[in-house]
Amino acid sequence: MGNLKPLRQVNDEEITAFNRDGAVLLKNILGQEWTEMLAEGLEYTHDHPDGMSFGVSLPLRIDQFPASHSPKLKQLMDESPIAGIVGTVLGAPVRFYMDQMFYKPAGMIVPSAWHQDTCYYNVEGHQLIRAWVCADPAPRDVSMEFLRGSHLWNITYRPPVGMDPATDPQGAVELNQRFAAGEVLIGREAHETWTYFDSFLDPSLPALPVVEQCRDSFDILGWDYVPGDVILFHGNIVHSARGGVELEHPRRSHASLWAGPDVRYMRRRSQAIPDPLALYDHNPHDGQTLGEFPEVFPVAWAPN
Ligand SMILES: O=C(O)CCC(=O)C(=O)O
Repeated sequence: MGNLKPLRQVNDEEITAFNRDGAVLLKNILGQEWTEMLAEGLEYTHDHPDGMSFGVSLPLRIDQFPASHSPKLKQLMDESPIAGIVGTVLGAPVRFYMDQMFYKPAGMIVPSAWHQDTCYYNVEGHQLIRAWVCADPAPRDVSMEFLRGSHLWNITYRPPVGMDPATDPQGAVELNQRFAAGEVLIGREAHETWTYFDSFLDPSLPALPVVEQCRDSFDILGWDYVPGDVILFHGNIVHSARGGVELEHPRRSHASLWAGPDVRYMRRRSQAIPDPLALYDHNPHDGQTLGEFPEVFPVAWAPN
């Protein structure tokens, strides 16, 4: 086991800020051993694309569940203080749900579009926290940005990526029928090969607000980031990463999603990311808490 202790404790002001704003920057909290492990783990993932690696030929690679392939990222999730940091902010036991890599090579850094994570996954709950870490310095203009307080808006927005139902109306109708019949829309085979464009957009959900063209109309929160910092954000918050600037180094980030006790399985018509592979063996039903699947989602950290 590694040293589970963060460099410092999370303080009450930071917890208050997270609950109020939906996101918080925790300065200088992860030790160098973990930031080095992060960089190694991301490079390994980058060098080993799988069937869910998205945008391999674009200047942005998104990988799903990289900790299930990369030994260093697995170790980071299992042994680093990240689970404890998330649990301390939540004030409750936490379970690891899934993770993603966002790898942007040196040069012109592309943005990550404004979106909300909730609609992508078959889970719902208030106790969902993302922990975002980056192996490289990320000044505010390439770092994460958030619509302050949008975690409390009680709206689920449509994912901004996916297949337009108009391109395959019959396929979209069949998908709706499968959903009404209680099926999980993205099956386990998606772990072999899958991209966001294998899912149909969900026209029943509202479109996201147009933020980038009207930035002054929104209360946008963001920070300069350096390795060792951790940005925590709520699973329901509307967020993006800016881009459009040149960097001499890559901008390699990792985001893990952690669940507290109120998080439940819920099939979504807008599902755009497969369920964690091991969950398919358990045939989950809507309304079951993740705690009902302890083999898949063991408690990663609990308060003393
Ligand atoms: O790192 C990025 O560019 C995007 C991260 C993100 O959108 C997320 O973690 O949900």
